[in-house]
Amino acid sequence: MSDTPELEPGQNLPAPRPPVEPAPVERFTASPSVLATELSPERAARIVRQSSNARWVGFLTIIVVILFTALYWFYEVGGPLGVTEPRLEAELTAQQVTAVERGYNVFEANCARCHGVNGEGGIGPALNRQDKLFAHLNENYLRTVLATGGRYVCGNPNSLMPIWSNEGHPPGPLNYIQIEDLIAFIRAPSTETYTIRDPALGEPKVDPITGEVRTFKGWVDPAYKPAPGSTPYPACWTTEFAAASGSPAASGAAPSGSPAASGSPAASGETGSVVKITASGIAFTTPQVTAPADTPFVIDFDNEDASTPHNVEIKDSTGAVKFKGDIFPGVATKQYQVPALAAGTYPFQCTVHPNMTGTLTAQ
Ligand code: HEC
Ligand SMILES: [Cu+2]
Repeated sequence: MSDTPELEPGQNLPAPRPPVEPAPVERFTASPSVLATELSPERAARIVRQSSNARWVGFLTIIVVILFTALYWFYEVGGPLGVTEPRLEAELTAQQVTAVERGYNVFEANCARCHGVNGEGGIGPALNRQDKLFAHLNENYLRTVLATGGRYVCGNPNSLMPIWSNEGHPPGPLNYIQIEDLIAFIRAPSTETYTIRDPALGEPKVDPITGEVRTFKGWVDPAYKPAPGSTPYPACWTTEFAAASGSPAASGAAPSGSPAASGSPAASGETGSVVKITASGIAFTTPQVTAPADTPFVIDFDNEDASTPHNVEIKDSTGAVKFKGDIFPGVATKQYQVPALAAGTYPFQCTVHPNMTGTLTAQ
């Protein structure tokens, strides 16, 4: 039982409190010896020194914190006046560079044999032209073409370009990272220089002769603006050649040849000699032909490639265009009226497919 006084019967609450005893001692006083010590001048000086040190430590700590905050701030968002790049942007740039360099290897391995090592065109159309890169060859278009194949471009079901993306139907050989790398490569700016790397090791490739690291530049000129009033590049690349064949611009290269070439077969009756050239499977099946020298003659050009445009463009040994025939899609034939050529050998090619070549001998 506690020492709470018991309630007597009939007594009401509140119960009376037990008496409170006052605390017996002064509990928080220092020992008399301490109290006896006076504040000597040395002690006062020490206290002053200590507190001054403490203030210094505090001050320096604050300076360190402020400096760290400021430096980290600039590290993160970029230095004032653009002296350094923001951290995340720098990371993005580094990743972009890696993607472009990987895309270069994917292109060389898969695309260069048809589109040329520098995208200058060959069996497939040119890809590195500014007028095409400006808007036509945008990221979405490239992604769609690589997932759908060449038939997407002009609706040609027999297009030579297969499906590349493994998400296509049927699946192609390239995964989505390779597709994105390819797009990054095709859209890379010409203002940047990239390193050619070994596809397997990722190590820079060194030129064995000069000992220098091999590099390449992007294709897209960021400063390019289409000429005012120019029409956008057509959705189907063969339209470019179909439209050009009628215009004077195309025949400008060979003023004497083109008007007749575009026109009447009757003209062929005027000259005796007819040279037959056939294009089939993106190649001239007649790469060596002979024509009479110093007299106009007729090329009977047979394009056997369905919906694929070809022509015959004759150059001289200096590379100057001597004659440029109309470009037209197959299957069709056309007769080109060619002006007189001096005796000699003349390389000829297809304007659309620069890797279709042959030699014409005038004798
Ligand atoms: C077998 C040859 C061949 C290969 C290899 C090839 N292409 Fe093509 N490519 C073509 C042809 C031909 C066309 C034209 C499409 C058509 O109308 O048939 C074309 C069209 C294109 C176009 C559309 C061009 C335009 O003007 O609209 C793009 C983009 C393209 N190819 C990218 C690529 C890429 C990237 C690769 C490598 C992964 C590649 N090609 C590999 C033959 C090829
Ligand atoms: Cu051709």
